[in-house]
Amino acid sequence: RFLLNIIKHPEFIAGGATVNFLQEHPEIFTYRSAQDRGTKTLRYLAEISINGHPDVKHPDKKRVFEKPIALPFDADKGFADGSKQRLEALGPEAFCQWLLQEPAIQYTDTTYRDAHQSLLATRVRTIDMLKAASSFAQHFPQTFSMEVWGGATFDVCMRFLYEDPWQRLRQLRAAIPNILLQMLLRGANAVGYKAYPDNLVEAFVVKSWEAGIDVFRVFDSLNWMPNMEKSIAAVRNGTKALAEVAMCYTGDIQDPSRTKYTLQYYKQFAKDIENSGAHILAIKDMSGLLKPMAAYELISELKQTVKIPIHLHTHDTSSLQSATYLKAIEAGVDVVDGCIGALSGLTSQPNLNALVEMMRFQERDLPYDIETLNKHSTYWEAVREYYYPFESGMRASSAEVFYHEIPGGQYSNLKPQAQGLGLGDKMEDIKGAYREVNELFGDIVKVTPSSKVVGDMALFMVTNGLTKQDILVRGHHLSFPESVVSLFKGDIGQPVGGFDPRLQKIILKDITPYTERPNEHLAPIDFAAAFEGFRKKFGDGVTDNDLLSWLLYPKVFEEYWEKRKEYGELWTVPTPNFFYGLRNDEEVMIEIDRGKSILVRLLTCSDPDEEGRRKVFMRLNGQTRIIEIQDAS
Ligand code: 3PY
Ligand code: ZN
Repeated sequence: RFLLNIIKHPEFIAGGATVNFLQEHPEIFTYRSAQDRGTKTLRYLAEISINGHPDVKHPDKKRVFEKPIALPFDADKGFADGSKQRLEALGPEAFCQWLLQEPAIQYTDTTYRDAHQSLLATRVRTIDMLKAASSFAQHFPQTFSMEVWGGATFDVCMRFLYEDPWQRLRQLRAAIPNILLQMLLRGANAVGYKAYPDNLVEAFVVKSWEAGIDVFRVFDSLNWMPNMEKSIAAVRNGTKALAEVAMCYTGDIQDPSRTKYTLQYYKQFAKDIENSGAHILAIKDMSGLLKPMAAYELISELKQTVKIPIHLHTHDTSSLQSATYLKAIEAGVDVVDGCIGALSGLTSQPNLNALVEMMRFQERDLPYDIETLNKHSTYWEAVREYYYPFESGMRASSAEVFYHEIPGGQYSNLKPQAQGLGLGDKMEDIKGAYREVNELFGDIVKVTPSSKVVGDMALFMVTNGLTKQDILVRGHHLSFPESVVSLFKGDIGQPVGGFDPRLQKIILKDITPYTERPNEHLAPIDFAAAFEGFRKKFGDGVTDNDLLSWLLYPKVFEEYWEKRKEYGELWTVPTPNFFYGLRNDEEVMIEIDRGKSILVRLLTCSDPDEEGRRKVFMRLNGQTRIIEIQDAS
C-alpha cells in the first residue's frame, strides 16, 4: 500500500520527486481509505448545500454554468524545452545575457496570480488552473514565465479555499515542467502584511524554490532598499533562481509638479537595485500609472543606466496600458506582463492575446499560435463565471486611477471592505480620501502593505467625517487605526524622504518611532524547537512547509487545518460545487485520489427538526447515505 501510494503520487509520476519527497508527503505513510475521504467530501457538500459557503453572501440560486472546455494536453507530444531548461542549462547570469541579446519581446503570463488577485479577489482554485496548465505549457513553451504564486495567493489559499499553497505550487510545477514559474515576494514581509524574522523569510525563499519557484520578484511597499536586501541575498545564496528586484512606480515622471518620484529618483533606485545583486530589474506599476510617453522615457533612460534586463509590470485600470507596453517595447524593455484575454483588463494586466496580435509582423514579435491562445481564453471565460460573487462590479476602465492611485489588487477589495463598514455608498468619498491621505502622508508608495494602511486611514476619515486639515489640527486628540500607528512607528520600513515629524508626533503621541529594519527587532526562529512544538500541536502528519505556513499565518493555518481534518482535501471538488453545493438530484463525479473517483448525488433533504437539524439524503457510489447538518439559517 505504501509503495503504491508513492508510485501513484502525481509528483512521482511527473518525475519531480526529490530526496525530500517522503518528508514533504507524510500523507504517503497514512493510508486513508477512499471511504473515509468520500465521507468527508460528502459532509462538506451536504454542509454547503444546506448552509451555503461562508464566503458567498448572496448566491444566485438560479445561475447555470456552462462547462468550460479545457484544451487537451497531448501526453505523446510532451513538452518542448522552454525557459526553465534554459535557466537550468545556463545559470542565472548567462540566462540574463541571453535575455538581453534576445530581440523578441518576452511575455510573462500572470493569469494564475495577479490577474485573479486583481479581478476575483484571488479566489481562483487550483483545480481550474490545473485543467489548463499542461496544455498551456505544451502549446506555449516560448513563454518567458508564468506568475503563479505569492502575493495574496498564499493566505487566500488557506483562508478561503481550504487549500495548501505549497501543494498548489508543487502541482503547478509538475504540470508546467518547461516554463519558469514566478512568484511575488513582499521582501521583508514575505507573503504577509508585516515584517517577519529574517531567518523565516530566508527559509521561506529556499522552500519556495524547492517547491518550484524559478523567479522571485522582490519588492518593498515603500521602495526601501534595506527591506529587500535579505530576500535578495536568500535568493542568490540559497537557490539557483533568478532574483528579480522591483522598483514600484508611482506618480508621473513627466508631471513637473510631482517632485518626489522623478526620473532621477528611478534611475538612482535602479542603480541601487543592480548593485544589490538583482539579476533582473522589474518596474512594478501596481496602479497602472505609467503612461505611454513616460514609459518610453523611463525605459530608454534605464537601459542606459543598468546592464541587467528590464521586466515591466502594470495594471490596465485606465485601459491605456497596452499603449504603455508598445512604447516600452520600442524603448527596448525585455519582458512585459500580460494575462489571458478573459482575465485581462480593468484592474488586471493587459490582454496577452491582444499583445501578441499587436506585435505580429513587427520587428520584436514573439510568435504565438493565436487561435490556441484564444481557445485558452474561452476556457477562462467560462471558468470566470464560477467566481461571479467575487467580481468587483467595475464595468469599464477608468482614468480616475491617475487621480486616486489605488493599486489594481486593492481596488477590488476596497469596495467589500467599505461595505463591511456600512460605507458601500461612499466609494467616491473614499477615493477622494485615499488621495488626501496620500498627500497627508507625504506622497508615499502605495502597494501591499502600505496601500492597506492608506486605505484604512481613508476609511477612518470617511467614517468620522475628517479632512486632512482636521487631522493636522485635532489629530492629537484622535486615536488612529492600528495599521496607521504601526506605519508611522517604522514597522514596515521608512518611506522615501522619511516621515513628516509633525504628523508622526500627532499619530504616535508618546510611542517612540525607529528607523532600523523592522526585522532586526524580531528574534530569529529556532526551527527545530518550533517544529517540535508545531508537531505536538497539530500531530505527526505535519511537514516543514506546514510549519512555514503556520509561522507566517498562525490563525489562518489553524482554521485551515481544522477544515482539512473535518472535510479532507477539497481542492478536487469542482468549483461550482465547492462554492454552491449541489442542487436536488444533481450528480457530480469527484476525483478523490489519483485515478479514484466518487460519484455523489444529492437526493433530497428533510425539513429541520426542533433543534434545527436536517437530514441530507445523498448517494455515494450508488449507496444512500444520510448526513445530518445543523441548519444555520
Ligand atoms: C501583492 O503584494 O499581493 C501585490 O499584488 C502588490 O501589487
Ligand atoms: Zn500587480
